[in-house]
Amino acid sequence: MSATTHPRIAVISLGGTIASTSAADEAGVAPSLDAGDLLTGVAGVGELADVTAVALQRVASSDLTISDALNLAREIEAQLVDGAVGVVVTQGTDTMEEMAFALDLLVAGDAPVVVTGAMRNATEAGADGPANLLDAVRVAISPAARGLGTLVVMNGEIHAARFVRKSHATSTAAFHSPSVGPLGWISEGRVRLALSVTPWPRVLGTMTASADIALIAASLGDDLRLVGQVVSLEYRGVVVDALGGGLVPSASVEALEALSATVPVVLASRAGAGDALRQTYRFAGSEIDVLSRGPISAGALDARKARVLLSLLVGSGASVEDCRRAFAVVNEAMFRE
Ligand code: DAS
Repeated sequence: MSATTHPRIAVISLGGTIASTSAADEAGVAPSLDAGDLLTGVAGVGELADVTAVALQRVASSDLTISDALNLAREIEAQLVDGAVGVVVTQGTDTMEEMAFALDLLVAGDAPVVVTGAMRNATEAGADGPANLLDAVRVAISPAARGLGTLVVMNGEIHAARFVRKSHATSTAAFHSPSVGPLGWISEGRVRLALSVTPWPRVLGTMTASADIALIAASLGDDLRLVGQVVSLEYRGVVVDALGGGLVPSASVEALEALSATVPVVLASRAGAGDALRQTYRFAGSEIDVLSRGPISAGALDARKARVLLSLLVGSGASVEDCRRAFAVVNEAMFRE
């Protein structure tokens, strides 16, 4: 009888709650486990896949950077070239939506890249890390998950990186895709994918470096004077998390216009779902006013995802007009006409 061969995948660990444990005599937990340790705690993985464990980083996700995403994308591509059919990344949940979106933009090809983590650490009752990791492995080896870009698997649900957000500080059901819902779920170990997303068009080009991009939130009564500090603080662009469908206080429009003559300024909606507006309101600070002065619309990308895209574009040498085109292309690719 010949031995059964399993698909090969890689599990790459970066840290976060899923990797966190406590040290004797010290309060709190910190990342201390790596991919090999995490896999040891998950019964059944070896019956599904031949897993290569890669310990890449061991940090809280608040210490991850877009530059780390570029390194991670290179490691993922190396694993895929080496024969992995898919890759699982374990990391902290706090910046998971941004890292997953960066990988979605950076990793070429059809192989599933699945990001997961945990909301409860290993010392807590009901720790969710092992179940999330097992689900992520199932998705990484699933032929149905091919061509869907980077996915986030948490709490038994499968989310597209381009739509998912962390929306609860502690719940194990913290991840949602408010605009569209999850693409599918895992039930009795079966990967159930009901929806799909389209691959990013090649015209986005190869993004090889990141740039520092500021994210400034608009809020009640703030004139956004921070916008005037962006260049002196050596940011190479800014994303404004604007009010409602993409509006800002009228007192900020001249500063935004002046800044957008120098660096890309992107206007996103802070509402949490749906598109930033383009042609509804016409008054000082409205989206028609601001967009006519040079800023770029983030469209359906939320501010955090817009910042990731802008960082990779500017870091890779894109001009303001290149960035404008790229945001338009990404938004067209997110929807069927
Ligand atoms: N909030 C923790 C987590 O969910 C810490 C982190 O993001 O690294 O993993």
